[in-house]
Amino acid sequence: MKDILMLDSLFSSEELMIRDSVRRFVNEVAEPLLAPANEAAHFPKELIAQMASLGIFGMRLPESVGGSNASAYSYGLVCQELERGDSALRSFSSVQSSLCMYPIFRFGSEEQQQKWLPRMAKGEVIGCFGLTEPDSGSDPSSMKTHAKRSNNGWVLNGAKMWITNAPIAQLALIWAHTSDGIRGFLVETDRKGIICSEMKHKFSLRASSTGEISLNDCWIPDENLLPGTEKGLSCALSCLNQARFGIAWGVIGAAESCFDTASNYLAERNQFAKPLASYQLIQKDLVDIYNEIIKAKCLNIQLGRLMNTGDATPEMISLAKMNNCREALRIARMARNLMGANGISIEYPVMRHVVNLESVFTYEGTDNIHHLILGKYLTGIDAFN
Ligand code: TGC
Ligand code: FAD
Repeated sequence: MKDILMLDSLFSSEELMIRDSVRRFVNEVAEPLLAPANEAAHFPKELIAQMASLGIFGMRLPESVGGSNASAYSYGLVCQELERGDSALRSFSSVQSSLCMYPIFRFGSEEQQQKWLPRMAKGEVIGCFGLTEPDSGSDPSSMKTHAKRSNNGWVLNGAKMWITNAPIAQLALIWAHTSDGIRGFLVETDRKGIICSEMKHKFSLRASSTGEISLNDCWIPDENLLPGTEKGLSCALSCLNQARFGIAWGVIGAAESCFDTASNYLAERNQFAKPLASYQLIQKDLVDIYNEIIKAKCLNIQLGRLMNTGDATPEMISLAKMNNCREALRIARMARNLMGANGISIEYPVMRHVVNLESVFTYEGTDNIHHLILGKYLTGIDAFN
């Protein structure tokens, strides 16, 4: 896509190099596997080792725990390139890096960090993040899962639902009520009392592994409590800031993929004896899509600058997640329309992006929830309580 505002000039050569190496990996290695994985509804696990060797997992963390101290821009650009391929790739990486490695780094003991993070960076251990439950989605404070002290440890009971990576994870970060409030627990998935089962029959994010987690008297030792989570729910929600930032960048990769696919198609497809790209109504749609992608990129870049300086707030991140998911979904639907019947063909990635983006619009805070977070910011009135 043409860089009309020369936005690439705002990135360092290292950031552009990271972006380009992930783009190459997605184009050359991942792309051929994505449509078949989507059709077969399985996550292409064979990509994990190569993603790890690109240094993607935990890249924002320090080198002492397997990361590379990468900038927020680098992280955003990686998410953008992964989701240009498929939201499932970005989802896998978001959960591993932002929702599992980041909380262990931020809230874990030195022992927990050394035990898990270097292996997670190498892709040897896969993590998942269990917050949502069958009766607790937008309002996670209503969760029923609880942990009770027992025998130098904790006994966990409850159920988590819609958990990305759960069926392929070795480690589950489970948020549960205790007598002192909500806390985060590290639960190895081969323990007695935990079952992670695949949620089948999804129309969206089919190349992502999504699971239910059931916890029945699952005992874990004291050392599996994340000691820094004593502030309760706000600890879980602060992890979402990292992941939502990645989503704001990621969905623009999916939107760019739709734009590129539709523009190429329209240049080659003739109707009424002329290329579709020559018609005024078609050009208007293309420009509308392009315009929204450029605006979303500007939003991401300013937000990334504030992430880099430590000045980003949850409300800013909500603004970007809300705007970019909405626009990416609208763009994907427009691109689908511009390609007529071929827009729904598996030969092109556009319909896959449409249905994936339906999930991305909903997870990590729905569009309504981000509107209400911003509504509270603007009016000072909390619509939730
Ligand atoms: P509320 O009273 O507003 O907040 C409770 C405490 O948390 C603090 N807080 C945050 N802190 C850091 N970052 C944030 N983003 C925060 N949001 C809130 C808040 O300041 C407060 O702290 P304190 O010290 O006063 O106690 O809580 P509430 O119960 O009224 O709910 C607020 C609401 C609705 C905004 C929040 O609960 C919410 O964001 N709901 C959406 C749930 C959600 O996003 N779930 C995501 C699950 S994970 C997922 O979807 C992964 S998809 C992965 C993939 O495949 O990519
Ligand atoms: P609900 O909260 O029941 O909301 C239903 C509708 O009501 C939505 O439109 C919502 O916007 C609206 N609504 C809710 N409350 C209000 C209100 N106060 N005012 C106005 N409207 C409101 N969760 C995890 O913990 N870990 C994961 O890894 C994970 N991965 C996921 C992967 C996929 C593919 C999907 C689809 C979801 C995943 N989720 C995960 C769950 C996701 O975070 C939740 O679906 C999301 O938070 C919304 O919760 P819900 O589906 O229960 O919808």
